[in-house]
Amino acid sequence: MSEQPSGRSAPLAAPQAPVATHCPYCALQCGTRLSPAGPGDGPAGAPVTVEPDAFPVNQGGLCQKGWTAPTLLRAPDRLRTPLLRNGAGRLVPASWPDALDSVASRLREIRAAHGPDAVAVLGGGGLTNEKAYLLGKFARLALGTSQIDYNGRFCMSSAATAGTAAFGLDRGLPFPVTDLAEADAVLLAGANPAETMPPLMRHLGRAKATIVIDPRRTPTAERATLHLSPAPGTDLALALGLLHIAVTEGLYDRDAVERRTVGFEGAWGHAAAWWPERVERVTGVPASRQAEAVRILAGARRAYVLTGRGAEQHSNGTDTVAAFVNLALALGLPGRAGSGYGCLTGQGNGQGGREHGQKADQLPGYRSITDPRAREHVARVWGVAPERLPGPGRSAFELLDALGTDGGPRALLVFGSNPVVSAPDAARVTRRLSALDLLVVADFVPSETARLAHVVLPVLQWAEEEGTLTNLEGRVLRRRRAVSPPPGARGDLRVLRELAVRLGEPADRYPEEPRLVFEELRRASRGGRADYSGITYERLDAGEALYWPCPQNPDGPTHPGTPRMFLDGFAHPDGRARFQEVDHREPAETPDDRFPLWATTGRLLAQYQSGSQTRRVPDLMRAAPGPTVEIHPDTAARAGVAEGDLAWVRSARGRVTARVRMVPTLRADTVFLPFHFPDDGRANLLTGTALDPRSKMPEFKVSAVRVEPAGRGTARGATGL
Ligand SMILES: Nc1nc2c(c(=O)[nH]1)N[C@H]1C(S)=C(S)[C@@H](COP(=O)(O)OP(=O)(O)OC[C@H]3O[C@@H](n4cnc5c(=O)[nH]c(N)nc54)[C@H](O)[C@@H]3O)O[C@H]1N2
Ligand SMILES: Nc1nc2c(c(=O)[nH]1)N[C@H]1C(S)=C(S)[C@@H](COP(=O)(O)OP(=O)(O)OC[C@H]3O[C@@H](n4cnc5c(=O)[nH]c(N)nc54)[C@H](O)[C@@H]3O)O[C@H]1N2
Ligand code: SF4
Ligand SMILES: [Mo]
Repeated sequence: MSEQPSGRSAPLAAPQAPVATHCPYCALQCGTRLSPAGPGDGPAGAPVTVEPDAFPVNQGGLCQKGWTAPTLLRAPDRLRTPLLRNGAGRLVPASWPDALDSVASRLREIRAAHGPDAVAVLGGGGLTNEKAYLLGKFARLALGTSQIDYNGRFCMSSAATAGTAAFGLDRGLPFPVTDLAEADAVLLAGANPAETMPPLMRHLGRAKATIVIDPRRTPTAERATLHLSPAPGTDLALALGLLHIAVTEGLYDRDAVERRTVGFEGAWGHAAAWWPERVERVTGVPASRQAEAVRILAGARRAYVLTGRGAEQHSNGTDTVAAFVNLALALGLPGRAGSGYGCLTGQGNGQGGREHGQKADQLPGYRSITDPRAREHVARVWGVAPERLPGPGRSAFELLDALGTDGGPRALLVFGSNPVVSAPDAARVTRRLSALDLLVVADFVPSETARLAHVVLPVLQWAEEEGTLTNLEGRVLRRRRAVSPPPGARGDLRVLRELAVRLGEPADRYPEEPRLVFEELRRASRGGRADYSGITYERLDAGEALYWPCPQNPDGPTHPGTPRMFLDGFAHPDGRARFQEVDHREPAETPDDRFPLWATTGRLLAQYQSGSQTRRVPDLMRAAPGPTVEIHPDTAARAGVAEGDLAWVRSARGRVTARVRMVPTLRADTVFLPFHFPDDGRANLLTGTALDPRSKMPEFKVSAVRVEPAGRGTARGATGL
């Protein structure tokens, strides 16, 4: 680890002091130090080196993506000038004033013709807290629209919904990840951190026993004490079955249930019917292994139940998480020191991004937009009458699916998402995006969605600007500027301010300085569920580890923040957690003669999300060069494909071309596709539009498909861009 340099007055052209910051990608937010080669804060384009920091979540480790992140700062096709689509349909360079004037005047026209809800906004969980906050304010005040949502709907929304119902509050992990190292047992339902958050394995690896539930034998499952491999979409039955065994074998914590919870009888009413053999029939997990899992968990003094996207991204995802929470509550884990339930949130600011008001039903401080007291508080901070705040809007998929339809939005502004690749039924969503009168995309690379836009606004990226993010533990972190931005690109905050002014808003309502936005966010969040009012840049810069809630007590002592929640009670008025009454139901689509296999989707170690960032990093492209389909060798043989072949994977919605990877440990009824690749390699050409009724999460993890050799002459149902 390099030494902390003594002063800032380095001689010209000497290497600059390393800047302490965090990785641009996932919610673990590994601590890093960036060292630009050039003088000052490093000229745009100068090489930058990264080293891991001793930050607690990564303790000196990084994954391949973190190690190669500086390459992203020098992507050859980095956007450096606004682009406007011309009369011939081509995106051509434009000046900032022309681009912003054009966006503002078209927004005004669309609003005048169709009303304020004809303009919509899609945000992202990668945006800093400051950006997420200002984006929500911009939508509600400058646009006056209710139509704003963000890609977190596609991420952890089912866990957030179930967690809020159970505990009265949703913080992904209500404890620091380092606590996991002390555990006697950890159950991971549908999470593969060995590939999605590798440094987390440092902590998980120290737990005495781990149980992994995943249809694939992932690197995480490989290292586990016990691997349960259910058919995709059947976790709800499995979780009900685990609760059944805990109760019938007398392994549950009757005392904790009585003292800390309500609603056990209702939950048991459904679990009672899920005896082990019935669960085995539905899930394929042998009864003996179900019992083993329960015994490991119940026998542990310190135990955790954690969920990831594999359990959550289903049309029954909220109920599935609720069933795992029910299991955790029955075992007395939440509310006990050294034990608990948690969701492994995914995006860099997946936690903060869901708290500050870019969600359709939400205002800053994790407040509800329909709560009159919340509206009044936020309106006061914003200096407007509460009546000026619109009500709740459509959820992300519903919003995307309404674009350009009768009564749907005619304009969309995208900040921090690439739905052409990442939204379910991607061909359908791409058609909807193409039907818009105006699509504006703010990004720093020409993502697949940016390429469809009428206007592209080039923005800054992580190491070029300041801000805060909140990691998966609810800890607020400082992202710091280490290099100069390329001339021509502007920060999102500045873009929002300049658009707002052109739409008739006072400039001082939209500060461009992140610190000022954060100061306002503190006030707006005060008294809310996610209270940041006691957190300041100064405290963070002094190295304090601050987890929300961290209220400011004007007359009392400085609040230390809350690394561990629920130890004195849950966030419901009576302090008790709620069991939820849930029962199993099948996925919206099940295999049949035409589409006999389950397809599930997820991640590869070397690519991130829609890939718009990591596909621009040559080292990562060498590690994961293109779309693949993992398939059991017997299934491959039946389908007539072999290792390395190009295959077509078809669902009722479309067709993907992917290279065959034979995986003998995979279930024979299941194939797996990563969703990181564009064009006809998009896994989301297969996925459907069923939504969870509670969270509005799409069913990313289950579609019915068939596999065949690519090029076969039955090109029925093919879909492309
Ligand atoms: N390398 C990499 N890391 C990432 C990301 C990335 O894109 N790439 N993205 C970040 C983000 S935003 C997120 S949300 C997290 C996601 O992190 P994870 O939740 O770990 O990632 P996934 O690969 O989506 O899903 C996890 C596992 O669920 C399994 N699965 C599929 N269907 C089912 C099912 O029906 N039941 C069960 N029990 N399991 C199932 C898959 O086989 C997969 O191994 O990762 C973050 N980290
Ligand atoms: N089939 C399938 N589909 C899935 C999933 C799955 O498991 N299976 N997972 C879902 C999940 S969990 C997620 S989180 C989504 C993610 O999918 P997306 O929402 O598409 O996420 P990203 O690919 O991270 O896209 C973010 C875009 O914003 C840009 N960007 C980054 N930072 C900033 C910024 O500060 N400002 C602006 N203006 N732009 C920025 C990036 O360059 C990138 O182009 O995908 C979902 N889709
Ligand atoms: S685990 Fe996540 S935060 Fe850490 S280096 Fe990898 S992508 Fe970055
Ligand atoms: Mo995510």
